[in-house]
Amino acid sequence: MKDYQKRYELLKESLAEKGIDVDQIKEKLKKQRIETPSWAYGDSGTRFYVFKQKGAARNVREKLQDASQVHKLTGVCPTVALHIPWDYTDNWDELLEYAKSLGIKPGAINPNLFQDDDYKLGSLCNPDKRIREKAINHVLECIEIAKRLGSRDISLWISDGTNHPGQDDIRNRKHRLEESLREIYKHLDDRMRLLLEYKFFEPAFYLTDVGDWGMAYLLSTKLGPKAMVLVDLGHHPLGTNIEQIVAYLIDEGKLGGFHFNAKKYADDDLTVGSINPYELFLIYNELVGAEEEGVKLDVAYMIDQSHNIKQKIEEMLQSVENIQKAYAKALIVDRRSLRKYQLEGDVVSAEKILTDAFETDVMPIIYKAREELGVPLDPIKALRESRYLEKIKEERK
Ligand code: PSV
Ligand code: MN
Repeated sequence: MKDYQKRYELLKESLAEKGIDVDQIKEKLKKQRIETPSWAYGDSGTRFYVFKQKGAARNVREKLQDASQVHKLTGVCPTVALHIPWDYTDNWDELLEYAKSLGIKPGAINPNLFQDDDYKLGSLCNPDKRIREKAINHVLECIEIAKRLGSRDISLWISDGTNHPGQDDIRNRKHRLEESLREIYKHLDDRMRLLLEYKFFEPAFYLTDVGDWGMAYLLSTKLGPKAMVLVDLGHHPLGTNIEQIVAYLIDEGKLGGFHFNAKKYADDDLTVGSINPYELFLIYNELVGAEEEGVKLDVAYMIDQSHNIKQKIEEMLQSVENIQKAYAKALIVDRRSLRKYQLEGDVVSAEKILTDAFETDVMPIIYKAREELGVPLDPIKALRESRYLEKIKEERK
């Protein structure tokens, strides 16, 4: 952080030689928006145990309080994804006012179709019509909540799948899913979107009904323009080239959103950018590359993580910074030279353009953006010094 102004000027000078305007990049960083999830602030755990954290949010109001701290300290996280019924309240207007009073707003609404005995054989794909209707009605209720709160996106992840070959008919499940989604789609107003999230396994271990981006893409294409695909970074088999999926979805106009997190093995929900920062950078490289070519993106950038080892608010601040770094590094890619080397087949030089950007210390640009946003240069330090954590530990006994 020391001397960041000087380091900013040096970076500005060296990138100007490549035709890259660091002041413009700083402006883009100021406009970046990252949504945090309400479920990151409450106690959660693995299927083995929940380690409770002192001061963890106990209800939706406390989750909003913590999310508002993240926004206050970063200036780029003004919305919070809600999960229903985890965040259910019988007074949505009051909740909306409360969020606004904290300087934030509700973001995507996430229906929960995975925690009910009735969904043992599936929700939207269940063989029993009555259970499918129950699941559809839950999503319709979420659409109504979104309308009340002014939220645009419904992020829909279903845990539907089977554990055993022969358990159910695969094509029939697909037909039921399409029929259920069509019913849901009819209720979206023109402003709204349905983001279909895929995941290759877990909790189902034999097949998952929306198991990969191809299925999510097919379903959203059949539904129509308000349906888009949501890419959760943890939802792919190891070795999957996620940036290629992102590039395809961008090109087809179907990339609706992200759930950022990181994985070492499967859907680990580790701190975004903590395991494979180069992958995160390459994903951002696709996004920025497309935008710089004039492609209009409408992507919801959301974090989907929930930690019980690290302090939850600190972890969220760390995640936000990792996302800012990946974005800033993608913004300093020398695209003109990259294109030239690609056309010439100079693979070594082309790759070096990317690694040079990735290896550049972009923190001076982030510090400058923070300075101009009027937020602390070191959000985690500021949080610790504010004594907010002590306060919630005391209050939330
Ligand atoms: C499922 O693993 C998922 O990624 C979905 O987005 C859920 O809504 C979320 O996690 C719940 O934690
Ligand atoms: Mn997710």
